[in-house]
Amino acid sequence: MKNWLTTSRVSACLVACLALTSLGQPHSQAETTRPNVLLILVDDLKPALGCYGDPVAQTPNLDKLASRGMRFDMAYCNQAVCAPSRFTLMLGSHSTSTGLYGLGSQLRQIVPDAVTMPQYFAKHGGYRTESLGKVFHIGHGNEGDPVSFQVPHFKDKVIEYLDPDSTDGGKLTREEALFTNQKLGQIRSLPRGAAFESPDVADDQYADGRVAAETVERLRAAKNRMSEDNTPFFIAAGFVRPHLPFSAPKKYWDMYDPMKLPMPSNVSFPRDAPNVALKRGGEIAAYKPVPEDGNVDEALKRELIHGYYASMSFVDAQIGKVLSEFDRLELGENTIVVLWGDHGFHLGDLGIWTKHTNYEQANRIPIIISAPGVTKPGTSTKQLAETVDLFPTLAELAGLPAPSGPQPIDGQSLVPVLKDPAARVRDHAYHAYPKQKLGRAIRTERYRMVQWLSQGEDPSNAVYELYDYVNDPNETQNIAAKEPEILARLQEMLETHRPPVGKNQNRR
Ligand SMILES: [Ca+2]
Repeated sequence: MKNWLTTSRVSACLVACLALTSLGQPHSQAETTRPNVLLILVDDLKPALGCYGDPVAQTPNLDKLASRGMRFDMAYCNQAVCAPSRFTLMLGSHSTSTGLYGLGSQLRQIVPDAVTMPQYFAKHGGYRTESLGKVFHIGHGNEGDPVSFQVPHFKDKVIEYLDPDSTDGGKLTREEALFTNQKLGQIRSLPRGAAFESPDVADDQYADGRVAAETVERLRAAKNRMSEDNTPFFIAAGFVRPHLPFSAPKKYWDMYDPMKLPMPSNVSFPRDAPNVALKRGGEIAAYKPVPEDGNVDEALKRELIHGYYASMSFVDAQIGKVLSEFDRLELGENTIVVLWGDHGFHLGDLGIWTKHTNYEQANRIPIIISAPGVTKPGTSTKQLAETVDLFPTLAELAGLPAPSGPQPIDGQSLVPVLKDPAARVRDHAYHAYPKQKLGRAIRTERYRMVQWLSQGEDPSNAVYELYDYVNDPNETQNIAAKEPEILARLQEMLETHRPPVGKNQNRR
């Protein structure tokens, strides 16, 4: 439940405190003591990290970041695919509240007057806002949202190959075309690119290395600016691995013994799950040598999982370069750092690859927040959190009023949790995914319910999934029909949310 009164009181106190602390400093206004924000976005990053207890992941830099702040163990995205998930982050709005469901959904066509998080920080906090790498989704006809940031976006590749064998000798591949808005009407006529490559090259041969290097430069410039005129910064740095293809330098592949990688234990769909919820093939089959039907054999399965882990370690090392410079510049005392994965990732569990489902592996995400003076080092919480919560959380940490739209704000500030890992902000997380029907999910500590219903369809026709993660952590059995009382309780929670906007309802 939203508790606006408490939130506004805390914000008012923070602003007052900020004003007080700035009194002793010459040439400064209340705004000048606002904390900086370094928002690190990682594409398709599930919480398979060392700091989340993964037994084989080599992610020392993200582990170190976790040791400085708070790790959210039950954080969920709001829609398990790139573009909508990033909109939910930047708007604080569920995709079902705006209608921004698709990879090609254009923010300003659907919510023209939206005030995104960086716009809000610039307008109300005097922040200089910058973005690098994959922040808003670009591709599939989408151009992101250039007006969100004050300086031109530092754009780099998402789909990237160095080995000519990966691209049939240098041809434009399907996913490269999609992610660069080329030949959008003729995608199927293009060759598939490789699902992975491992050349022996330097980090900056790939986009994430270049984005890290540029972020280092931006941090240096921001530090200089702060010493000149006290301008706080909001820098969003987006990294693209471990999104497919798993293109990463050889040395990161060499960090893993393929035979020791965790393989999926359950590769079947949940028993009694409705067909609309299921997935085979899809994105993974857009890459060779994955068969077009997405049926991955054991050897290829292991190679794909190897690629995911290598890509994660590659990204971890690039983020390490940014954080190392961040420390050298002594920015930690007054900068909030957030790590966020845009959604989870199926690595063959349930027989599913990538995302685009309402299941646990596609929706659970890493969120780590280090907020000076608020979070304690090395803490974690099992409190539920959603992507949409980050906007109001960061606003409160910066002493700004709670965001009020004009887009519908669905997020709640997690500041009470940052101060006390046991503080209760939510009794469930909410996420959605549109397939042939719209699936809207309620995730509590123990259960997940998904309601599948078409737009305009009589609610009595809805089909349901219900999973009990205490008795069945791998989602092997849909128990919706067996547990009507639990289902009814979760249906009530679903009713507290705004009615979903239809897929084309908000198109202008
Ligand atoms: Ca993504």
